[in-house]
Amino acid sequence: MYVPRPEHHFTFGMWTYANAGRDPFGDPVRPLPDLDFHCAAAAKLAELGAYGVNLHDNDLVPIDATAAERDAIARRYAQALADAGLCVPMATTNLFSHPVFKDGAFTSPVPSVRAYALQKAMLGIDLGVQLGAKIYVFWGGREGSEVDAGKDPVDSIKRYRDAFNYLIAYAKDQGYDIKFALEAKPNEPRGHIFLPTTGAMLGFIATLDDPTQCGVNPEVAHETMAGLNFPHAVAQAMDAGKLFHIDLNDQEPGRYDQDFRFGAANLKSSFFLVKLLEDRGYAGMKHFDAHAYRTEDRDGVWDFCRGCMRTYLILQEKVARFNADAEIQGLIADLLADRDQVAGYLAPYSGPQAAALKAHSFDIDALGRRGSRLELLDQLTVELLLGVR
Ligand code: GCO
Ligand code: MN
Ligand code: MN
Repeated sequence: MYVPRPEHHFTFGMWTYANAGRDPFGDPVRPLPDLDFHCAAAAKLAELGAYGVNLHDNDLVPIDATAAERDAIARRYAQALADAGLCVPMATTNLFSHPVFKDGAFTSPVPSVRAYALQKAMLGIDLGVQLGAKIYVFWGGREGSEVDAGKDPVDSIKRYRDAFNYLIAYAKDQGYDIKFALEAKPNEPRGHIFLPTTGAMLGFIATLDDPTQCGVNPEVAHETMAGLNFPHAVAQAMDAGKLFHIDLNDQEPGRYDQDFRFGAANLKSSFFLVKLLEDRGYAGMKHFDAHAYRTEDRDGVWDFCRGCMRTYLILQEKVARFNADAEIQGLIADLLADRDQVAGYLAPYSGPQAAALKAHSFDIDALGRRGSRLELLDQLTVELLLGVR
């Protein structure tokens, strides 16, 4: 039981298993990765049961590589993936590490930086497509500000929109079978990042020239940093038909971006997330965008990868138990029951029905006194998660 297999569609960012554990106060604690390591890691991830690896352009190809070097690296890595039986379902552009992006990429006030960002993104999309990616993620880590003195927020959002309209047109023009997924984050590395939540991204996507090409890539840690309920953000994306990808990890609220192993911090919220994804038939990749603790060596990193997938599968089994638990389902059915037979009033609007509803008399005091039994339902959920149910 709980053995990850390729059909579970678990994927890892190249930057996650290869994360060397550098932080703002400390040097790397694990070796910096090279191409040999990534080729060997593909075999290791396949052995652990993963489905694929996702990457930024510069996780694989140095930023100053020539076109010939880039093709040679991509060919060698594609062969290592094929030998391991893994694929690259998602790719993305690093628009945040190089100093050129210190005040943004697509939203930089400097026209040459914006043009360079478009060039880099087009080349990144080409590389992603070459490796087979069907989703292209955009996380605008530097698209924000510390002060608004030098960067008008309305102009910035217009520039952001222009960039996505341009890149969607580019991908179509090339005939690429790839869709975009925008990833929100409230802060870090910028003091304030534009479009800081998944909800903000969804509103922005509707303003693009062709919104059909663009969805979201919500991340557990990012909504949690903002103090928001992650399953609710995911639900809104699902409702809009925009959950194109997801970044799974964990995070304590009110902290720096921790990127913990999936389920490491908030088990109950992780459970309701898995429940949402499984009950609603999410068919996309389950991507872990997390890091091993800085205390770990490279063996500890494989424990971390195994742990992410295993916790997901354990929670998936808990979801099945929850859905099959007669007492739990009975409590939920009671909550939903139409005890006062008012369903007719809740049908889509019609004049006569609205007139009848306006004339209806409700016993709101009795309704207000009615208990919901959520204490019991929540306790049963906790007991189920603790393994005594
Ligand atoms: C972060 C982000 C990134 C992105 C990645 C892919 O907080 O650093 O989550 O890990 O997901 O750049 O776009
Ligand atoms: Mn993150
Ligand atoms: Mn992420």
